[in-house]
Amino acid sequence: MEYKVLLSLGSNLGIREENIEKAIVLIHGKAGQVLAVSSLYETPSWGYKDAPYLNNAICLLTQKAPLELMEILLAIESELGRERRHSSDYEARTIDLDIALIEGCVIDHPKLQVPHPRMHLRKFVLQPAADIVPTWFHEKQQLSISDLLLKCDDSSEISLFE
Ligand code: PH2
Ligand code: MG
Ligand code: MG
Repeated sequence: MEYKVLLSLGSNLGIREENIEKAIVLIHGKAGQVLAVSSLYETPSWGYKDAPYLNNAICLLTQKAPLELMEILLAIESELGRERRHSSDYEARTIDLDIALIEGCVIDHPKLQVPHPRMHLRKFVLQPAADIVPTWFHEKQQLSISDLLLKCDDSSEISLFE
C-alpha cells in the first residue's frame, strides 16, 4: 500500500535552515520519495512565547504504514538532536516533523490523529501546504487546503525566508 503524506516541518533552535534540510535528506532516505518541497517561511512562535520558527511542508510518497511512519519521524527528530521534556507544554526544538494529512485517510489513534487536529488553525502549516498541495482535502473540516487558508483566523505575520 502506498500513501501520499503532507508533512509539516519546523525548527526554532540551532541552525534552523540546516536542521530542515537535514531532515528532508533523512526522510528521503528512510521513509520514501519526497515529491515536493515548499518554500521556507519565517513564522512567529504560535501558542507560546519563543524564538521564531522556520516552517515548510513536504509531500511524501511512502510505503510505510502511518504509525510506522510516525516512529521513523520520531527517530529522525532524535537523530537531529531533538530533546523532549516530559511535560506537554510547547518548547523550543531543533526539529519537529508532523504528519498533517494523508491523502484519503482519517486516523483517530491514541498515538496519531490525521488530519493533524490543529493544522487548520495554523497559518504556518497551511501556507506552505498551499504551495504544494492546495487541492488536498481535509476530511474533518470538509475543505481544501487553499480554502482552509482563506478561512483561517490566524493573524500571524509569516514571511518568505531568504
Ligand atoms: N510548532 C508548535 C507550536 N508553535 N509555532 C510556529 N510558528 N511553528 C511551529 O512549527 C510550531 C509553533 C508545536 O509543534
Ligand atoms: Mg508540531
Ligand atoms: Mg510534533
